[in-house]
Amino acid sequence: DLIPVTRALLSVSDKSGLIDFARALAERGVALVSTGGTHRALSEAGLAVTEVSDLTGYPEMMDGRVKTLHPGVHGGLLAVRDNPEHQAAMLAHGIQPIDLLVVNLYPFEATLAAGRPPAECIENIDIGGPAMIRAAAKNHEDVAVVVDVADYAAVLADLDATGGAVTRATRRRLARKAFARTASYDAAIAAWLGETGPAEEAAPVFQALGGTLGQGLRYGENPHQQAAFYRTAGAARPGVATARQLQGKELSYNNLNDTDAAFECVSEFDPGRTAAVVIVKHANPCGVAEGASLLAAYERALACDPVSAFGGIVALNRPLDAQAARRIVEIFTEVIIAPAASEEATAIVAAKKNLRLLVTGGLADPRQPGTLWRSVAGGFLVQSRDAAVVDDMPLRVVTRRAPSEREMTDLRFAFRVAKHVKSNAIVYAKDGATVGIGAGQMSRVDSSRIAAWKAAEAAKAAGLPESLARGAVVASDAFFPFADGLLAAAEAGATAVIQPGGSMRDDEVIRAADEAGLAMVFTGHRHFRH
Ligand code: 93A
Repeated sequence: DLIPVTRALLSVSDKSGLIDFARALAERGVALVSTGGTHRALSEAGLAVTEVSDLTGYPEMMDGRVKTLHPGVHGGLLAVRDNPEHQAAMLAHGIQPIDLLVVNLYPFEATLAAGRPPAECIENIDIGGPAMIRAAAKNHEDVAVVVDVADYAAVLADLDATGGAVTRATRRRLARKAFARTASYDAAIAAWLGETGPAEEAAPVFQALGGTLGQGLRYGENPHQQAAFYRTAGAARPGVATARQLQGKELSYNNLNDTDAAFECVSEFDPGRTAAVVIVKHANPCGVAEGASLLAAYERALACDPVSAFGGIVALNRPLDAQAARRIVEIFTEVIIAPAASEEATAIVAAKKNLRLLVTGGLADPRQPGTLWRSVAGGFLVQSRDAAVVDDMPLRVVTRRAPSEREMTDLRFAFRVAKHVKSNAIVYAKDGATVGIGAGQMSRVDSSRIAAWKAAEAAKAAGLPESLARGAVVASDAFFPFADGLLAAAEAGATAVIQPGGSMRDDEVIRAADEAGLAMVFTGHRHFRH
């Protein structure tokens, strides 16, 4: 498992930290080999170092285009140490093993970024460096490969901890980093050479993250924007990236984004406990409901906001059945996504040629860790998935009145939904169905008013005399900074509130709740979603 490091090949363009690192290697008995410029730097620092041309028997030539491309180098990197044939070949051809490779590449990206002329960019396309990096990374069972100055310290730490070797865990980590580096390097060159579209521009980032191009899209959020859809490596999680499309038009950028939002939300509902349906428009749920059957759940999800549901995405937590399918196709719908679909249901959907039907084979696990990223100008943001689930939160009653059992069930339901509504999110719910959703407003009190207004509108549409908010509960994705948002909910007829708590004015908000006779619980967890 531990192969002692006896010989290191160093060939670096970025020479920062080089001398100290090489000296530390030499002090630990490691023989040093290096290419022209690196050799010069090390010799000048007084270190004993062999020239790579001594290994190859050829001088560096053609302006350095050919310096390490030789079996004397690649044999030493690729030979499997416990393979007798490989050992025999090394002996026969005088090839010496290289146990540690330290390479950073010609600065192609920096040359490009500096606006240098094309010929100079071409000269900065490294060929020998990536070849060595990939050889050493392939053979990481026997060889350690360092492509980042930041890893010098870790290698030295390993050498000291093991008495002269690099551990398998480190070798594996370094190999992964090595392949990611050569992938992003080549992608940058390809993007520069090609007609650059989003697929190519995104390539360095996504290939480095282990992604592959899933499909080019006709356009992005708007027709004048180009777009592509990438799959991340190992995306085994049921969801939009792994779903099978049974029928319908090609999915668009907005379809994919909305379908993802719908499916992630419906996956919060355990299909063993209840059927559940989520209807999404513009990445926000406009109706979510549980029910004894998918049909019952769909009817109630639709009733929350029948106007917005037009042209929406419908996500189901159980296999689509004929009963639900028959009802869903009555309304113009863009996409249906479900874990599966019965033959009869599939046939019913088939009558609507354009309607997409996607099956995922299962639900996403809301608690599964994952990584989310989004672009910002000149970079991207990364964060872990919001894997917090209300069932795991220690709910704390903060008002004089505690919620009734029925209220508590609805409070959990409402907070579960609020997690999937863009901030500021206010969700009214009653008997396991949303009755008013306020999303994406810049002030919480505005979201509160919109949610209450929606609940009143839904009642009108259903011919009911009073707002659906009356006797409902309300969830807020983040704390109420002032009492006003909470009072808007009380005025609309809500009886209980769930929110994270943690405002400077919690006392004021709790007092207002008590005065209005509301029951309120704190979750201690916030569900911002922007
Ligand atoms: O021109 S190359 O693609 N041909 C090669 O055979 C080769 N071998 C190493 N460039 C090559 N390198 C690169 O030279 C390394 O990746 C490193 O960036 C650079 C180090 O050169 P020097 O030691 O002369 O400064």
